[in-house]
Amino acid sequence: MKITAAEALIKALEAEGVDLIFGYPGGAILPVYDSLYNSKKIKHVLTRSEQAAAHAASGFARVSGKVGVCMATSGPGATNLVTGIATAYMDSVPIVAITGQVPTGVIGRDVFQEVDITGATAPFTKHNYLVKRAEDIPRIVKEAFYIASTGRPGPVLIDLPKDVAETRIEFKMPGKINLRGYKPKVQGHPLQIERAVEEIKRAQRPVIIAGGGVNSAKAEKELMELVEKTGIPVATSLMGIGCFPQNHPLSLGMAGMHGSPRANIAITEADLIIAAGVRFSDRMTGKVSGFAPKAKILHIDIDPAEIGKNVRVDIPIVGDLRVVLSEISKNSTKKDLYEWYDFIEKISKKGVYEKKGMLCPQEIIEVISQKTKGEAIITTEVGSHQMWVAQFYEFIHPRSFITSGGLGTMGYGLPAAIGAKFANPGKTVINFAGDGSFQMNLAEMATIVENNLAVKMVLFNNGGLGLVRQLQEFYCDGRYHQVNFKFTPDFVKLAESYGIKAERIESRKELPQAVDRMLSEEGSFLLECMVDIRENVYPMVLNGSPINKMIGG
Ligand SMILES: Cc1ncc(C[n+]2csc(CCOP(=O)(O)OP(=O)(O)O)c2C)c(N)n1
Repeated sequence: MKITAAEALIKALEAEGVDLIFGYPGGAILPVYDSLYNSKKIKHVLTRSEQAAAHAASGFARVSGKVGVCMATSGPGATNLVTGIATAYMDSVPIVAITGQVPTGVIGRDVFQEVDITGATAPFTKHNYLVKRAEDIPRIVKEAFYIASTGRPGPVLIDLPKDVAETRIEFKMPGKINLRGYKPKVQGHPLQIERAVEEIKRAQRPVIIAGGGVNSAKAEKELMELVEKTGIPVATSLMGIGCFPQNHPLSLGMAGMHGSPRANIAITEADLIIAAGVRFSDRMTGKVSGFAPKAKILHIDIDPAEIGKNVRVDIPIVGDLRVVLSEISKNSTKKDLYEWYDFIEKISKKGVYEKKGMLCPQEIIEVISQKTKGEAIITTEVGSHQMWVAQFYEFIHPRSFITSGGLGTMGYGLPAAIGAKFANPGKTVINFAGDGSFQMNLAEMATIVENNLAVKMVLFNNGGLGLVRQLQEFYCDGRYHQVNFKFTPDFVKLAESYGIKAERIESRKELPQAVDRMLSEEGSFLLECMVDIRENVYPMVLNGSPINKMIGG
């Protein structure tokens, strides 16, 4: 029996195991929504904007380890997805985005709600498709999921013109796919692995830098095995947070621009860096020539394009981290690193802040960290609060810190928290936000309520854009411009108008009980904390400095 391509799309998604789609309907995607009406397997979550749908899919993917799916109509629906797609691309998150498109006969004629979304997203999707033949749908869906989730994960977009969606076809899911030119390499080269083992044997001041790749590859066990076998300490990137427990004696904390002094100095003094799934962003390296100047660099990554892109590499290994790390462990033995530990031990592990005057964001995070014992899933927006969460929440589980690291997208956290809660309903999910970021996607409180999700929201209200203000303090001689809000809504009343319990605190002594009330509340909760916009993120590595030159470390 023939079915429409739109029905075939839904069947193919079901065959891929999809049970959740975040999206927003419209004219060009109407046939797909109509087919979804009949699906017993797929739940659709209606967000309040397409951007939020893409972020929710990304939060879902990062917590569950599955591919997240989002859907939108043509034109403005599709362009609203763009920020979410680019965010997922920069952080290597597997999502499949489905967009409606105007009928093939009028493509290119600027008809109502037409936009060239495959053209627009080509630079920041792993792959994208404009579906021209209805029969191709099952194959394209299968390929899209395969591409999104294998090798270095990333977003794939499928753009489906309305007339193609309405064409009737015989549905047949392909058995195997064959993608010429796409063969992610899993095994590391044995000779390179041998060299790596030799260098590890020789090193006296080795450091592992674990990146987001460890979280993506679910290689935390293999990482721990290598650490336990050799005794090498571990620093992480922002994206790598959680892949190695921060309460472990060999954890150095996060490295980079706002990293821990211990991680930054250890990297600078190291004679061997073992970089696992790290892309060496500028925020991690600081001045590149000053990055790990005394070290040989061993770089393991599934994506060959990453190796040598930003820093010189002495031993490149392309492969799956799980495979490569365990190969290296197998041949490694315990090292005598007591002098190195002695040196490291003396450097402080955390940034410092002064607990005086107004309530400090850092202490709020510390209290929440202690009370949740690192067992919550934390999402963040982008700004100072994001860096403080990275510094002051003690993460012990992989995939428990969900943040926009690469693109730095304000408005990411709240929808990502929605995706995270769907992925792991049993865990406490907390989004930390600044008042700037919160205002970008706060309408998602409606999605939270509509779906009965217990998402906790901690809002640092400093009346403006704290991190940009800090940049203006350092780089514009304190000429503060467009960083203070002249108007802010009453966030407590706003949350209450959505039916969400909310509370505002201003003083230190209110903090512990307020956090208890937030955590013991069964449903969602907004805790607004009044904080000082002059509170800066320290340590900070200024532009052009190496990472061991930190201010306020
Ligand atoms: C979509 C987007 N626009 C602009 C920026 C630039 N930016 C980075 S941090 C920041 C300020 C964030 O303010 P807020 O969310 O209130 O957090 P705070 O720094 O005060 O903790 C801005 C504007 C961004 N990262 N994302």
